[in-house]
Amino acid sequence: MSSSTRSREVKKTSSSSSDQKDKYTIILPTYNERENLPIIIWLINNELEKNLIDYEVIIVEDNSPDGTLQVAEELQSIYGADKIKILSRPGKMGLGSAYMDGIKKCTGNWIILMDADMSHHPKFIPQFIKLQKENNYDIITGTRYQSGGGVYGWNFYRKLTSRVANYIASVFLTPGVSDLTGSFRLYRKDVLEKLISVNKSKGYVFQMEMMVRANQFNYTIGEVPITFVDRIFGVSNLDSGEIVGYLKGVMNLFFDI
Ligand SMILES: Nc1nc2c(ncn2[C@@H]2O[C@H](COP(=O)(O)OP(=O)(O)O)[C@@H](O)[C@H]2O)c(=O)[nH]1
Ligand SMILES: *[C@@H]1O[C@H](CO)[C@@H](O)[C@H](O)[C@H]1NC(C)=O
Ligand SMILES: *[C@@H]1O[C@H](CO)[C@@H](O)[C@H](O)[C@H]1NC(C)=O
Ligand SMILES: [Mg+2]
Repeated sequence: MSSSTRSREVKKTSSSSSDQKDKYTIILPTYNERENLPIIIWLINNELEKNLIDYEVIIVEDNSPDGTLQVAEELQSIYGADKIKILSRPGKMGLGSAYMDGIKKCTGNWIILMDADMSHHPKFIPQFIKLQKENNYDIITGTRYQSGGGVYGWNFYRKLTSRVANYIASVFLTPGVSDLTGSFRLYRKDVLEKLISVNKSKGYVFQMEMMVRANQFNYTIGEVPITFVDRIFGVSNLDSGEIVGYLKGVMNLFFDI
């Protein structure tokens, strides 16, 4: 992809030097993830310890009626308060604000955004980190739409919608990445802060805007093929008015850049 090979105009020496040991903050927003949370935390811990990666998880929990908070607290007592941090909010305030609040608590110099519903497998995190280090990328995005990647558990309609959504966006926005609406990504902390500070959109458009703006600012992006598996436990928080909102969002971005 062209964006991957483009070099940045301004290289910040601090971010590529080794004076700070790399630490990865995983922001995990949860809403009714009682069944999934213990498994995803176990997998994260297993994959990252195995690869000697220094990390913390910030669970951003929005007072889920299913009692996810109590599960999070139990996990915190098992894995330790330095590994599992909990940000408990009074009610469902949306993914965007969950990321924003999570970033405020982050002590790592890298941030990983992922879902807690097991759609994003933590085994890909070491691959993200490896690719980042090899090429000194600012961002790594998981992609379902490159050889090796894929989607499991979606019906034909859902797959088609996602494909078409990506296609429309790529035609209008030429972002240089193959999966615009995915949300499993690794960001340099200051890069994510910068991108969020200019963000204007919500929902799936937010994930897309991050890539489009990253190109605008000449940040470098690498792609790792991932398999996305639809959730088994719980229900999606996606609402049905999303498609119209998405198309509007693409057009707004198109006229904005
Ligand atoms: N804290 C918080 N987490 C949320 C909210 N909405 C969704 N999530 C979490 O965000 C992730 C993705 O949500 P999901 O419903 O699976 O979206 P989908 O995969 O696009 O259908 C999951 O870990 C959810 O638990 C919210 O309003 N607040
Ligand atoms: C991005 O901006 C929109 C519109 O102001 C906001 O609703 C959303 O929460 C923001 N997302 C993040 C991650 O900051
Ligand atoms: C990004 O790179 C292009 C081409 O090299 C340059 O014209 C542009 O000014 C750069 N933008 C930023 C924000 O550095
Ligand atoms: Mg999901």
